[in-house]
Amino acid sequence: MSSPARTPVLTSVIGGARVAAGPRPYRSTNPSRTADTVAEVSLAGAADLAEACRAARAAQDAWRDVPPPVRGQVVAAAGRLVEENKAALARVVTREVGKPYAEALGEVQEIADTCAFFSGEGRRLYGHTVPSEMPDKELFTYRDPVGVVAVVTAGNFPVAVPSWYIVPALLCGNAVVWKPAEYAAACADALYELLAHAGVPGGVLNVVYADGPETYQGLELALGAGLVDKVGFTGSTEAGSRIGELCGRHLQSPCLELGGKNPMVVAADADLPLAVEGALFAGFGTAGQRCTSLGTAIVHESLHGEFLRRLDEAVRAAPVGDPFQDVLYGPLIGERFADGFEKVLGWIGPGHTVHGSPATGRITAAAPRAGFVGDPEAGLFYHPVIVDGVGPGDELFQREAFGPVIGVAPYRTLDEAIELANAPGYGLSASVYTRDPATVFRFRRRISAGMVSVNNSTSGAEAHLPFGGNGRSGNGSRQSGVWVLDQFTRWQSMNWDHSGRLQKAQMDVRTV
Ligand code: UN1
Repeated sequence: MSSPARTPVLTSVIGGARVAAGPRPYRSTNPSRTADTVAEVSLAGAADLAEACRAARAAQDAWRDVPPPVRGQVVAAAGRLVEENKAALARVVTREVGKPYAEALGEVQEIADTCAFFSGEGRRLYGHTVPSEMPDKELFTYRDPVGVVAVVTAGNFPVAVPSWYIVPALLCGNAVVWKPAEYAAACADALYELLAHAGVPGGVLNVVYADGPETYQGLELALGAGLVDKVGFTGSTEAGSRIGELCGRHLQSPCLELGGKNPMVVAADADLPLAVEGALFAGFGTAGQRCTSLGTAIVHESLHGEFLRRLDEAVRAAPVGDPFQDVLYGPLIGERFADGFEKVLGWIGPGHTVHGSPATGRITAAAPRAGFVGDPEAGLFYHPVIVDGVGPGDELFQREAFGPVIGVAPYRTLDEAIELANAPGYGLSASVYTRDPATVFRFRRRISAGMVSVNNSTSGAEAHLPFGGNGRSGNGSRQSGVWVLDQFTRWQSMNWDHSGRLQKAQMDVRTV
């Protein structure tokens, strides 16, 4: 009898110790070869999540007393370890969530960049001295850690996006409980190990593998028991609104980074080849599974036909398939993403014209794609789709697709384009292709988006600019750069009167 191949069994880490495998097994598979098991995961329950928050609470006391520059050194060490293990970590990302290897390397680089930025922040974490309205009185402000941060993340950016929360939260002196996507558990485990090796103490970072229902219940328990001070969540708009509701009941404002229906406006004076290249990457890179992926290209009517012709040609020529090869995109991340995308394809209606591929749906031997790299039948590979003629009456225009599909709509005036761009009510990322500064600034002012790109793709944010959205894309919170410090610290003010008298604010103010 041959013994079955051994795959790792991943268990949660609470208070620095691996918990015993429990009764809820989960199999994380490779979306390029679904028969390949990447990890067996032992899912925890709601009570375990609350327990992890309790462990975090206990560990935070000592961590908050570590001077910020020393916490910065731990973050710097983490960044070095991530760089040293860049290829290995990127391979796990490509194998477990199907992201092309070149993109996975970029994703890992984003963690190193985040660590580089925040290690320095350990030496800054500034407060202020503020002038008082009274003599011999000093005013100060200080940043204090919030306490315990619960981080719940999706698996499309299984290591970089979690690091946007974990790294600054730790630097600011918080303890963290991280609930990664269970279908990206091997990625999470690899990142956890690197952070632990860098010197993050046990209990200061906890990892809990759990499914959706147990996570909500666990958060409810922990929030109710006063064990969580901030929730950071990246995922769908629907899940984000549930998390927001939970937090609101406990007077907390979470950091929410949700979906997008990101528009690209191609003005009449645009550099057309550049716009087509941008649409190809933004729409189909990562198989459209970024929150910043392109949703609808809104193209000036004078360029509409030519834009479509060129984009169709570029999409048809792009290699798709095995993400370890040089491809534009690989598989959808997992079965639930494939099911979701099948529904999205059902939104294509009689008023639409489809371009980009000979077929829509799964790429198979019966519905092949020329130049496919690898074995299409082995994984969750989908044809790219360009749908022309979408408008505000269409679900495809209004809702996030999270797959390799974009809509195209023509426009006449800039104001009409901006109205179309804002219509779905998201507000994450938006781009405009033009050579005219007046168009750029009018677009920037009027567009409801946290991030605006000019002559560039909607996706591909840098790690030190504020990242986040408005409307259905989030609650206005921002990650990255110095702006995220406001998520993970609270301001405390202090006044110190050394006049030797009771000076009453507002009442004892001297005039000249
Ligand atoms: C996400 O999909 O949740 O701007 C984040 C980008 C990436 C981050 C996307 N750096 O496309």
